[in-house]
Amino acid sequence: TRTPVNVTVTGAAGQIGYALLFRIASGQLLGADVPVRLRLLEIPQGLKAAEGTAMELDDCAFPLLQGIDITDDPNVAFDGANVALLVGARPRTKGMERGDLLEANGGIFKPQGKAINDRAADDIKVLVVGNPANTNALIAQAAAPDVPAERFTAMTRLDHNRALSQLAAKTGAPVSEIKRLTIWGNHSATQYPDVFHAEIAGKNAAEVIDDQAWLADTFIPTVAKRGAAIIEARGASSAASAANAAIDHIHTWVNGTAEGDWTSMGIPSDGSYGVPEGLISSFPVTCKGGTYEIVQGLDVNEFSRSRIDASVKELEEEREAVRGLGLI
Ligand code: NAX
Repeated sequence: TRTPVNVTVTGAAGQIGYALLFRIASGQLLGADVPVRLRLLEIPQGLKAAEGTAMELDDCAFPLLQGIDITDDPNVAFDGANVALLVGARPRTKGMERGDLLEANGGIFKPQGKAINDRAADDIKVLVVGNPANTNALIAQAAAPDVPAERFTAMTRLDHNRALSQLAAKTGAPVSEIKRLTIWGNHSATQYPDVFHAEIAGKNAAEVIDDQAWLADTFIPTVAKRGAAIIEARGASSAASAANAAIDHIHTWVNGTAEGDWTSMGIPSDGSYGVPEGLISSFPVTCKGGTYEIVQGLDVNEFSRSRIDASVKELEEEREAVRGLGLI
């Protein structure tokens, strides 16, 4: 029998945690033949609710689930972790400035990064979901100098999936026929969903759509502001779709992208496409054998360039701000 994979989930008692844990335990994160051990990290006030979720996980009698540990100590939660999903974060509350938000999250992601550095398994893969995801990932990574930088990633897969769905609705093509879509930049309202290299049923997506005004005025803002539209409709932020995207992100990273396709991941830049080195920015990537590579050689037209630059500028400002706060 295989050794179980240790999967650590922070913010386990939150709404994304609730939508995520059952899917991990059922085998959808890593595969139907991979046993998992869950480590749930919560703050003290969240421990009781996490215990309740663990009782329900027990009650599912998942054959792959080899155990659940619940703790409020990052050193325990990340001990031997192979996969870490950093979901718990400090949300922006009324009257909070960006600096306050970054500082509050620094207080979470810096110690978690250090615990990952000191305790995680050598093959650790980290996905940051908690917002501001890209910059939280940067903070955690900076606190983990012994872990290869590329193991720290931020989630833009929800944006990617939202864009696929919008294109399918617009063109009538099934999502399975849409390939090579890219989310560039920050997981924020400045993100840029790029269809210029995308294919719909084998044809160039921008040519199939043939409507630059729809791209600029409908598609891009709909994708970028989808989170706010969900809150407006549901009275709560995206949870099941965010959990689904986290599953997709790790599943693709571990098991690979399909031949001829790619995905979007927030990853440390190597300077490709003019994105300053070290920023955690979303790129088109292919995955194989548990590693990823940025898709190289794409032409970036003027329309795309200005939008990528605007999102990257926001990431640089966030990096400057957390530098100023001594968080990286
Ligand atoms: P909830 O408020 O329901 O849950 C967050 C949980 O994290 C709470 O149970 C809280 O006790 C816990 N927590 C707080 N600090 C912690 C710490 N230091 N260690 C461990 N646990 C801690 O939020 P939820 O709706 O689950 O969203 C979680 C995060 O995902 C938020 O930051 C949210 O903004 C972010 N999102 C990111 C998305 C993305 O695409 N990257 C999309 C969905 C979501 O908005």
